[in-house]
Amino acid sequence: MVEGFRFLPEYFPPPAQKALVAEVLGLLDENPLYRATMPRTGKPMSVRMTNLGPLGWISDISGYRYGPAHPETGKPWAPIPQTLLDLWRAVSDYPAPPQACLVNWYEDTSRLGLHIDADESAKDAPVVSVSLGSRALFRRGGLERSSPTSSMRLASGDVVVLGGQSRRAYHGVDRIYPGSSTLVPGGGRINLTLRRVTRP
Ligand code: MD3
Ligand code: FE
Repeated sequence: MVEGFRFLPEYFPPPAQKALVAEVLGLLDENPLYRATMPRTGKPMSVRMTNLGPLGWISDISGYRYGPAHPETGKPWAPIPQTLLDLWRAVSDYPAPPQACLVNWYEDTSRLGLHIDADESAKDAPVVSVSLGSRALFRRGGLERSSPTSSMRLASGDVVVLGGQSRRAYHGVDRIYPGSSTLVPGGGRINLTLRRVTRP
């Protein structure tokens, strides 16, 4: 097991989950979900995504990067909701606010392959993740792709703080449990990940 992984089950009670989903949904008109493509191959990702905050994580045929504007609308990303800024302050133990909130939208058949998050310069900042809607089977490994992995379920309202060594660990989402929540319209899962990108 990798040091620095904190699991905070049901951090957000159902009313707060509902409010957060409503707030994120309300930002999608201005800030639409889109299907990013994989570097090099241009293959579409199975998760649709968008971002909130001054910087957003972007993937396209030329690679991964952070940028200030939505790749399809050209407009700046909408601001990060206050609830999420409060969460970061409460759990991150980091002296500066997050700059990016990646919104990952999973349908029943969406997956996220095993990967590490390595596009941020603030290597000492944790990643804070909020799960909303249907349950997911999450896989976490070690510092190398070949390291042993273990699985855990993430449910609506759960928060995970990836600090220390766990910040550099491989992880992915193997499956969504269809129909396991009615919180998200259409029955999907939303994952919000808060990140500090640049050094403060
Ligand atoms: C473990 N998202 O957006 S969140 C991602 O459920 C991402 O959408 C997943 O991985 C999701 O990059 C997982 C939990 C998470 C986030 C970052 C991590 C776990 C992590 C970084 C290192 C190790
Ligand atoms: Fe990740």
